[in-house]
Order: sequence, then structure tokens, then C-alpha cells
Amino acid sequence: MKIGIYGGTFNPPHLGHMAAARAAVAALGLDKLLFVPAAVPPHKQLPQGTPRPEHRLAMVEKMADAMSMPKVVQASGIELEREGKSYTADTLASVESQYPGAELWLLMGTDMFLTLHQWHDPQAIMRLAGICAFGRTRQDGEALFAPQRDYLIRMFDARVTTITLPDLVDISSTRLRELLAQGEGREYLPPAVYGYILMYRLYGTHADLTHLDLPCLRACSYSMMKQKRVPHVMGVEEEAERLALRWGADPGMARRAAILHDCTKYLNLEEQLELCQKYGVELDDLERQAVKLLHSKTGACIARAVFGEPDQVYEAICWHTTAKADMTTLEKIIYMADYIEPNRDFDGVERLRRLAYSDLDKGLLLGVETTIQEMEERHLPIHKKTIEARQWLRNHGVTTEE
Ligand code: DGI
Ligand code: FE
Ligand code: FE
Repeated sequence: MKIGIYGGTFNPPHLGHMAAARAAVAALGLDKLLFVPAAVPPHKQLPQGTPRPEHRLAMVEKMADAMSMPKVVQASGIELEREGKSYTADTLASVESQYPGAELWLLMGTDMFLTLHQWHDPQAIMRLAGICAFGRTRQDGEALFAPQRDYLIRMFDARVTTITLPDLVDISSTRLRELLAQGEGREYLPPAVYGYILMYRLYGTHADLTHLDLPCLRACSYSMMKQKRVPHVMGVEEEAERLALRWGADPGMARRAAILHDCTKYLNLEEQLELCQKYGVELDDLERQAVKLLHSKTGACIARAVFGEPDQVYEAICWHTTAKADMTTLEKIIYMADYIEPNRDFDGVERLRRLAYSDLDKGLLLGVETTIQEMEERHLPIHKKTIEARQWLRNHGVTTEE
């Protein structure tokens, strides 16, 4: 097993780090790559306004997740958790003991590579790991790297590989922090990291969360979920806008409701219940135990309380899982968009898609009936609002015939 170890302050983690990590995984054939955010070295103060360690670790976790290689790329809090000074040699030793027999590669940029012989215990570092240095240009690779590479090989019997990063995102963390403080820099960050920065007001950002434009709202929402759910949420946004245009609802509101509809999906039961308490949501017996039913309630609360969304958006998110009797057009649209967005693939989805665009109520009824049937097959209790939705539609003469 080959493991890459990519340390740094990641202050903040950005697309340049991701490009370098991707190149290293490919060039070295890594089975695993660990991003290891460094603790503040006692002798080297991090710049003022550097987020707390837990924020840096959370951002690095978001960057790792954004690489969409969940089995390979991971964040590690190993240096942040360690007491006292954190030396690379110790980190390598600890990875070594965690993965006995693994072949370790230490990844680093040019500056680090050129000073490697001055680090604490360079013998141990180069005994435990091969060195993989990223160059920005070919000149780096040759003029700068070659003498240092030869020296390290001679002195420490090092194994050294250099990678030239062809399309390296050209941004320094220092410059990026300046841009962020001026409300810029979004294009250098994975959306989930940018959203996290906005939500916790890191690096001097002070976005008004209640007046975010769509890209910032997306970033915030994606920062609250796993990368693997993002395509679904993007699909719902696209579908909701299309349905809104078809059925005369506000496409902007449809988009915003869609962007936020699953934003609390990853909270556990305890966290869900806490939010319900905080926002005064009354729950029935089924909701208190079925965590999957709670994210629509809590998502709606976050949309309104944190992002300042109006009642229509609140309600549309609130009913997107169970539906209910007598829904507004926007509520129906979000329910349907969640069901038929382009990534959905199940028996009957094509018929559901046709109905959603030919007769919204018929589509809604078929969606509700499909859910009820699925719940029955899985022997799960059906929420009473879902039953009421079906009854209301039937009472109003709606059928699922095409
Ligand atoms: O959040 P999504 O996965 O995009 O979709 P969703 O909000 O419709 O949630 C679907 C989940 O909710 C699915 O796992 C089943 C659950 N669910 C929906 N209606 C009912 C329900 N669970 C129970 N027990 N009863 C319901 O009536
Ligand atoms: Fe949902
Ligand atoms: Fe969803």
C-alpha cells in the first residue's frame, strides 16, 4: 500500500492543494492520500486571523471530500490532536505504525523541499518516507530541484520524485486571505470550503447570510453536506427551475428552496431534535424516531432563520419529504423536483417525469402513491401527512391516468 502524506497549514485549503494532491495520486499511484493540517509551530506564528484548529481541520475535510475519492483521499487530525510540538518525523512514524508495511511518500511544495535538510530529524524523515516535491514550472524541476535532490540522495539516501504541476492553480494562501477579506477569492476554493468560510465568518469575511447570491447560497448549502449529495441537490435546483417556468411559479424561489432543501440531511437524530427544540417545531411520535423525516423540518428552519428565506421557501422545504393536503405550486414543485431530478433512476421515474410536466397534480399524486407503496414494501410506518396528501388529491378528482 502506498500512502501520500500532504502536510501544511492549509490556511485556507484551496484548489491549488487539490490539483497537487490529484497529480501526486496519479504520478505515484497512491492508494491513500492524507491531508495533515499542521498545528501552529511554537516558533512560527501563523498570520493573525488564522482560524482555530478545528476550523482548519473541518475545511481540510471538506477539501478532501470535494476531491470525490472517498476511499483514497482523507483528512487527518493527527498533528492537531498531538500535544506539544509536532514534528514531521513523528507524524510519519505514527502513520507507519498505523499502516505497518506501507510505503510512505511525503508531499511538499518547492519551498519546503529546498529546506528539508534543516527540518527536525531529517534522517528519520527520509528513512520513513520518499519525498515527492511539486514544482510550479519546469525550471523549478531542473534548476532548483536538481542540486537539492542530489544533495538529499547523497546525505540521506533519500528517494526523491519531482512532479511538475501543469495547470497548477496559481494562488498563494497569503493572497487568497487578502482576497477573502475583500469579499473575493471564491474561484480559488472548492464551494464547500468557501461556504464554510462564509458561514463561520473566517478570514474577515462578513457576508450577510440573509442576502446571499445563488453561488454563495450554494456554497453554504454544499458546505453542510457530503460531496456525494451535491449532484442530487444541483439536479433538484435545475428541475425545480424548469418546473417553476412550466407552472408559473417564481423560478428564483424554486432555486433557493431546492439549493437548501437537504441542507440538514447529515445531522443525526440528536442534532435534528435539538434544532426542532430551538426553532419550536412540534413533532409527532413518528417524526421523533424517524430521522429521515426531520431534515425537511430542520432544513426549512435553517433556510428561514439563517438564510432569511421567506415563508414560501420555508414551507416548500418543510413539505418536500412527506407532502401534505392542499399544497401551493412551489411546494408541489420542490416535492416533484426532488423525486424526478435528472440523477434519479428508478422504475417508473419516466412516467413520473411526464406527468410532472403534463399535469402537476397527477404527478404529485403518483409521487405520493409511489412513496406509500415503497413504505409498505419496506414495512415502514407511513406519515399521516402523506396519507392526507393522497386523500386530498383524490377528493379533488385527481387521478394518475395519462
Ligand atoms: O432527502 P432525499 O433523500 O432527497 O429525499 P426525501 O426528502 O424524500 O427523503 C426520503 C426518505 O424519507 C426516504 O428514506 C424515506 C423517508 N420517508 C419519506 N416518507 C416517509 C418516509 N419515512 C417514513 N417512515 N414514512 C414516510 O411516510
Ligand atoms: Fe430530502
Ligand atoms: Fe433531496
